[in-house]
Amino acid sequence: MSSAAETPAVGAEAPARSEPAHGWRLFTIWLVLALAADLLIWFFLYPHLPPGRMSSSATHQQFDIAVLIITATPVIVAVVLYFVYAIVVWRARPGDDSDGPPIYGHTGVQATWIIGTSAIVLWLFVFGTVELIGPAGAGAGEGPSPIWKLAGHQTATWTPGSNDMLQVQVIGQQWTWSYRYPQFGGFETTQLMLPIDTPITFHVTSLDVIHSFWAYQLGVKADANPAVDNVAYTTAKQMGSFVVRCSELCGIWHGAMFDYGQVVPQSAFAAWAHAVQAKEQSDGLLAALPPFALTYDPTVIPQLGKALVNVVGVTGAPGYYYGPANPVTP
Ligand SMILES: [Cu+2]
Repeated sequence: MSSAAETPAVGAEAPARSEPAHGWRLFTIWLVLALAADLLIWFFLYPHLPPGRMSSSATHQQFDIAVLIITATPVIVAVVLYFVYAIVVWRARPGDDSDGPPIYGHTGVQATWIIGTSAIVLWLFVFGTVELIGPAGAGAGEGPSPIWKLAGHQTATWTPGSNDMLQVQVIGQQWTWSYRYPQFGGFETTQLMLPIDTPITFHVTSLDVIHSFWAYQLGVKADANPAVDNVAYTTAKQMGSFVVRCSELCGIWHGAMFDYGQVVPQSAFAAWAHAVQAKEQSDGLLAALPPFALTYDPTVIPQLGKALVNVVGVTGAPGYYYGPANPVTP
């Protein structure tokens, strides 16, 4: 590495010392520290990282975050190590008023820097691309016609045990979420129920302002925009409840716009869905709802809301229901 001052500095009491191989020394210390830090992260931090492993997309996201931390940590270790090493080893000794040697470039350091940073950037590019394609969009909203589609059959009905994709429409409005299941007569509910181990297609839309459907533990986040069908995919891998939040400031009660979804066994889901469908059929709600569509025209909400209150005693503000001109006259 750099040699000591060629001429002894005036007043320097120590004779010119031979410099140790700082580069190799730094590299060895860095290697040990970086390896130790990455191993600790992999075994102790990774399993606890958000958003957990409740779905295919969540599992991928947890893995992605772990890999990014493991990529970044050696860089952070290198920076901090260099600072500490420089302060300890290269600090001015008492009484040493000499200048450091003038250095004009160092091919080895420059080449290492360029190769190292290029390798990191290329690795992140490849890794990011693979992880985006693998889980078919990584749980993000991809617009009305996604490039990547989750494995599974697009079918008009859904049966347990099949590889059929379950279609779930997510409808945001100030300030609640509702859900429609087009493979079960298009019934609407405020309960988000999902079968386990089933590829799911969310169709996210809004009736008024912009919202964002964020099923935290599922690792799904998709903008809910009026007149837009925003598609997001996932497959639930663990039973239990998850949080749904609105993730886009949408008015005064935005903070209260959350509820909980459930992942249940496939047979339990089918039983629930058939029961809700039958109930909404018998009480007239299914007939009164607008036909299932990927987006809805919110201008007819008030009329339809009034009609539904009369039909099935639905309470709440006018405008809870919506749809294209499809007035119900009680
Ligand atoms: Cu909202």
